[in-house]
Amino acid sequence: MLCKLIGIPLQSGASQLGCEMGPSALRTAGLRQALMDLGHQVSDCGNLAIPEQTHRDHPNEKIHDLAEIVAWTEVIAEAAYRESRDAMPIFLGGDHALSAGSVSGMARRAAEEGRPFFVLWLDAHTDFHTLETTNSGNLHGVPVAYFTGQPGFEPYFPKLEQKVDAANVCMIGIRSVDTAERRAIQQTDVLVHDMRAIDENGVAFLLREFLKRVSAAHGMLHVSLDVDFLDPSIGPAVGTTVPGGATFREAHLLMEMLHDSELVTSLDLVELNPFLDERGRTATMLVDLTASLMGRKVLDRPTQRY
Ligand code: DIR
Ligand code: MN
Ligand code: MN
Ligand code: MN
Repeated sequence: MLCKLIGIPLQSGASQLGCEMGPSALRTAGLRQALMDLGHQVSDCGNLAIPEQTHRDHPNEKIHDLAEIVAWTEVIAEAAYRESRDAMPIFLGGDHALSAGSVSGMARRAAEEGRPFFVLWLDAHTDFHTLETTNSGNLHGVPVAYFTGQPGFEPYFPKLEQKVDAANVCMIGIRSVDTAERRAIQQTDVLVHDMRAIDENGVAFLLREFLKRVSAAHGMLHVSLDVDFLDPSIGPAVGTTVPGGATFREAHLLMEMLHDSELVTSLDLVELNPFLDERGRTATMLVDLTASLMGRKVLDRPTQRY
């Protein structure tokens, strides 16, 4: 497989500075070599950039850096579409606002290939605020509402060429949802598995049910991995830690199953804030999780089809 690393030093969607160093930390932690060791070809496209932006207002005065995020969304969506023609893009964040672009660009790619498009959202948060409801003003809290076509993003954000069907979005790891997000997401068909669902069923069951649907539809699958999906004890380098997250083995099991499924066509690694890391521990964790998703395993076992 040809993997394309796309660095996205975007940090203005979060409240704390530092995510702009994420792509560098992931490179330093050896992402390229880990993928090459698994027999993949790797092309590092370097970092994307946006031109200097002027201020852009929205009636919700809490929103900050709207113009920057909009510019990033355009640039990232274009790169996602372009680089996914013959390869698997891996988006190195950068905060989670980048998924407004990576997911919408991949949705356009899937539409062009005539395949249904699915998203697996691994996060403590649903990121389902609209521009009207965000009360932090941090636009990393809005990408899922944007790419599923919730109202109010136009005329501010780029018009979606291809909405993602809410019923094709599956979230796992959720444990922090604001009131407005809860109300809004409950009116959609997004499948939200909170931590209690993991406790009661186990991650393997939840993911297997979803992968069966993706496989039956011959779909393309985008995985969006927010560091705060992980328990803070194994992923401390994120601005929005929430206790009670996925364990080391739960996270790796998901990645190993995703590899076996052969369904994943793109990946976001987001919210890594190296300024908060402990000697690169969280960056290394993300590299190891990516390696599991790309085929690293302890023992060979028969390929599990879904
Ligand atoms: C909170 C936190 N719901 C907000 N969101 C995210 O600011 O809207 N944290 N995405 O990672
Ligand atoms: Mn997130
Ligand atoms: Mn989060
Ligand atoms: Mn939120």
